[in-house]
Amino acid sequence: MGPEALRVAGLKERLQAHAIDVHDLGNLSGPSNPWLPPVDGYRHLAEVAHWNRQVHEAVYASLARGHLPIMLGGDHCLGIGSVSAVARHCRAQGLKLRVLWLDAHADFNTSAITPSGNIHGMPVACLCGHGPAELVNIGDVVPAISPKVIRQVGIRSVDAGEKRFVHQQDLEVFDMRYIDEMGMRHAMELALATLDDKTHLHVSFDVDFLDPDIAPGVATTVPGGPTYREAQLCMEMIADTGRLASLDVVELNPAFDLRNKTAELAVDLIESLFGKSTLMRK
Ligand code: Z70
Ligand code: MN
Ligand code: MN
Ligand code: MN
Repeated sequence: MGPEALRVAGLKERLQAHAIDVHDLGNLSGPSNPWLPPVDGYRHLAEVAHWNRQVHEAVYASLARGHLPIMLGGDHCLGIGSVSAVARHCRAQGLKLRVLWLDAHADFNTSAITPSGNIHGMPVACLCGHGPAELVNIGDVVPAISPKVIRQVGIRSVDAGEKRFVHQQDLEVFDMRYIDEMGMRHAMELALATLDDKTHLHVSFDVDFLDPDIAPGVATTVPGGPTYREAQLCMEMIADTGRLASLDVVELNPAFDLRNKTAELAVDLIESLFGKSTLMRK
């Protein structure tokens, strides 16, 4: 339902209004959600692997055509297919990669430490080579990416074992404590530092990044997220780099939303990400 809600909120039309050529390739297809309990620490591993293979091929094909893919989820587990395709593209094109992970959660669990078995809590670990073969092997190389290319922003819910693993793997995290103390501007300056014209910037935008007061339309709200103003600044600073080359928008769940408010906010923020600004900048 997430992609449909973003379509209804006018994602295509709003980007077209900024003279961007938009092709909606429609929905991918795959198995339905079986709603079963976890098996060996994973919920729906076969289905998640199937969907991620579809996403990987679609994102890679889009990049190979010189396009900027926007992958609409769906669950954040789909970041495995999307980011692995981006990493493969960067290797083929000799580009550096920076992945901005905008999220309330670190998504760095493994089957041994997950409290839920939900694979949406594991995509960053899988991309870094820590996960089941079915997911870790999607793409051309294992691991698909190094933890060094990732910058996480907005994090405020990390599980106990996950916390140790984030520390051990030395992920660069700008959590809400950091944003409270230093401000979104400083966090984003550091998260976007050292990009150059050979860097592909991927943004993986989990809508639960946003404060639930402004974005109730997600299954796993966590209080204390970025405000409307902080989120706008975050997107505008990404746009200013001119390096945005691929995007995921995930975890929007219209069943929890209020009159499509969260979808409309997401579209508003995506417009900023693609360069909408109030005035011409000096
Ligand atoms: C928790 C887990 C998560 C999204 C919730 C939650 C992870 N760390 N990710 N919602 N998008 O179950 O692993
Ligand atoms: Mn999910
Ligand atoms: Mn997430
Ligand atoms: Mn999340």
